[in-house]
Amino acid sequence: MIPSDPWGVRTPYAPGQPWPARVDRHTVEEPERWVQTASLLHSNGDGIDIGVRGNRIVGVRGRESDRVNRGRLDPKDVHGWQANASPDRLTRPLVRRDGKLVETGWDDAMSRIVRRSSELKPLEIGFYTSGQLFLEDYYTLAVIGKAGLGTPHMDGNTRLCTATSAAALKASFGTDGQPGSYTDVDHCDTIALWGHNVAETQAVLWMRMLDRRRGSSPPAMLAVDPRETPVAREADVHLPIRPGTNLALMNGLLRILLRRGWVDRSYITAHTQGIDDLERVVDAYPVARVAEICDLPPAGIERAAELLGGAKRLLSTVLQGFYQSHQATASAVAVNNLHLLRGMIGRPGAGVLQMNGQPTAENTRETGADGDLPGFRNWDNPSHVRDLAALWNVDMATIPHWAPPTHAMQIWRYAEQGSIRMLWISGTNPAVSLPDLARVRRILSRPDLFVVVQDIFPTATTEFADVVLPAATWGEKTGTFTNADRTVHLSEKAVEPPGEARADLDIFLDYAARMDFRDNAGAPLVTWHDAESAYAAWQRCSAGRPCDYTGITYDKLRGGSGLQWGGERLYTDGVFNTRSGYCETYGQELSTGAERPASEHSGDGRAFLLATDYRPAPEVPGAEYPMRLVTGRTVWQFHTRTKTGRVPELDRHAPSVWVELHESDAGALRIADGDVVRIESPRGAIEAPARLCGIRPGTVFVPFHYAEQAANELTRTTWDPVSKQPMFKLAAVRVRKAGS
Ligand SMILES: Nc1nc2c(c(=O)[nH]1)N[C@H]1C(S)=C(S)[C@@H](COP(=O)(O)OP(=O)(O)OC[C@H]3O[C@@H](n4cnc5c(=O)[nH]c(N)nc54)[C@H](O)[C@@H]3O)O[C@H]1N2
Ligand SMILES: Nc1nc2c(c(=O)[nH]1)N[C@H]1C(S)=C(S)[C@@H](COP(=O)(O)OP(=O)(O)OC[C@H]3O[C@@H](n4cnc5c(=O)[nH]c(N)nc54)[C@H](O)[C@@H]3O)O[C@H]1N2
Ligand SMILES: [Mo]
Repeated sequence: MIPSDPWGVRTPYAPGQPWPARVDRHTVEEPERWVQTASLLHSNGDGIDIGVRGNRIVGVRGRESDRVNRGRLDPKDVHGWQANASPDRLTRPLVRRDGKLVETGWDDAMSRIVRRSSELKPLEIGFYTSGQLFLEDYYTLAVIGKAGLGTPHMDGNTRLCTATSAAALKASFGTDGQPGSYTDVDHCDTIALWGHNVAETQAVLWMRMLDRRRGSSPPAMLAVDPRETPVAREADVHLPIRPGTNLALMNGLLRILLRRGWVDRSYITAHTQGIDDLERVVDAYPVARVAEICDLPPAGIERAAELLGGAKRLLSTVLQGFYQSHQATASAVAVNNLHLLRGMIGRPGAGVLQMNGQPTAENTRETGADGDLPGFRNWDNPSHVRDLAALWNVDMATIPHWAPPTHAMQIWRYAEQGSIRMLWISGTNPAVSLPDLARVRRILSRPDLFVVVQDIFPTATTEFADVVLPAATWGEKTGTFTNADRTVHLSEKAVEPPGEARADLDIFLDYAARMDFRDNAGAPLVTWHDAESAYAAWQRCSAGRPCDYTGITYDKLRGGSGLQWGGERLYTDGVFNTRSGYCETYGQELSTGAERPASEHSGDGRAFLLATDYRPAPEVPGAEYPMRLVTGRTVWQFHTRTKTGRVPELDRHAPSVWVELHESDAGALRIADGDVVRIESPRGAIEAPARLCGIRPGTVFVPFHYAEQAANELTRTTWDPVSKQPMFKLAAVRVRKAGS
């Protein structure tokens, strides 16, 4: 059962020791057998066994041998599986007839999609997928899009999630791919959490950090977050930063490190380029200026710099407080800079985790379902495109590479303008999760847009669909996925899906067969037929690239428990993936996102130190909308609640929306704890009961999980120029007591 404390009992340990095991288990009946998988409700990758009786899931237990969780489960791991058996699962395809969605057979549903695809040009077809399907699904979809249809219009909701992680890793190190490892928690002497509420969002990783904190020689901890999260309360130094000012803080911290000589000059010389520019940029950020921009006490900034500067083994984690905010890539890159300047990368305890959020976001990026070319290949490097053309035996010209891939925000814009006329949405619920929902609903209702939605439940998005495809999910299908520290897990099918629901892979394979995609020899383009053969195809595609899966077979994953690609840590030798022939990007200008041409690329195995100036956010409080809105998560709910909302053990802790306010603001607005308040932005309004708690004055927080009073009615359609990730944590709002 869930303890009232979601992190359970502590198992303290000392630096350099292995994290002790703690096996959590929750079963409602005695299982007849156990089937191996990992968690699909966050990016941590907790190893799990599913307990099965007959054709029913009856519980879960943590995998003791797993390198990620050593047996532990978080509340969503413990109870989330119950959603699979909800009575309202989609079990048959639906099509729109006379304005209404009605049940039909697979043949009818797929024929309609194929007919529409054949009527349209490739550039009129867009795909908006997920960070929650499996690697095999994404690779198949990527091949369909790039070599079958030849459309550049494919992206995942990973654009909303960890596009900045990818962009920051590419910018600094040459390619995507996490440098650090979770075992860095075991070795570090300092942990810095940059806009990451890990306690609620990767609860098992937090257990590991807490166990170090309760053991001997605990690591120091720094948290940067405008709210008093559980992380902020635990930290030795908490900087309650003004939202949208991360880059000013980072520039200021780097300046202190450089001025005090808390940097590793020999590492900088041997392994980086760009130090002169960086020093020039950050020199304009003395503490007093940063304190003013970020509204932080100067002493707090100094104290943070001392922690970072004194660390011998520094571990940083970065997530949505940086990625979904202003100047996202520049701020995330600044964390990479910090580690490069201090030579704190590629050795035990010294690591950067540019975190992922969704369980399989890493695979969306690796396989190219996010628009990139598979295997972290560079769209602007003809030899990378040629490799793929040879692998798939298609013309180079078929593979879109004349411009950067179309990012999700642009795909939605094209649909709004009418140039994309078919949008296939899989494993995501944009009618709740995209910014500015009034606009999203307008787009989805366009009569000239044919909308396909592939989901496991009826959602706010299926309401707009022309065709709804019922999918099988975790526990009902086989495949692999990779967590935030590059650990690959195999997830085996445990039970049959309900009704006629089909695995996402089978749906994509069926589409490819019906479209009759061929290679240059006239043979079928997609040669695989199930998860393991799809994986084998991906292994061939990944060979020789940073995310090389050739050594990680289903056989090795089966029975084992999680294998990392690239080894424990990347860049242990200080040689980065920046060489021109190998890198994934020739670079972008950090403040504008402008793509740099190959001719200007100077990558030679050294990492790039990149810096740019802080600029104010595109929307700041003013007379009409005087407060700042930030949005985010609670430990009990996952995203738009299609799963956790159906699990009473989770849902009852946070069944409906609320808004967090500082008591000084509440006092001024005559709002008492529990009063229903109205929150308005230039886009829309919602109502929610007030919770007076630890948050910066002038800032309000709304969890984005609730479709009925959705935070995204308020947020705005603006994105980071480099990663194109929307700014969910920046909107100006006004707040008053409802009905007043
Ligand atoms: N329980 C639960 N776990 C999840 C998920 C879930 O829905 N529920 N979703 C998963 C996914 S997909 C993701 S992406 C991750 C997200 O994981 P996190 O990034 O940890 O979660 P968020 O709550 O979105 O944002 C983190 C923090 O950013 C802070 N913040 C807001 N604005 C700023 C700012 O300007 N600067 C700084 N420094 N901080 C700011 C917020 O106060 C918030 O506490 O969680 C994953 N895990
Ligand atoms: N305001 C605000 N908005 C945000 C964020 C924020 O912090 N603030 N965070 C953003 C982030 S980081 C993320 S990741 C997104 C998440 O946003 P979404 O991806 O839209 O959220 P989910 O509820 O996870 O939607 C996943 C959908 O896939 C379905 N599904 C589950 N399993 C399967 C499967 O196996 N196959 C198929 N076909 N479907 C399946 C689920 O029922 C659900 O409808 O939200 C973003 N939006
Ligand atoms: Mo996410």
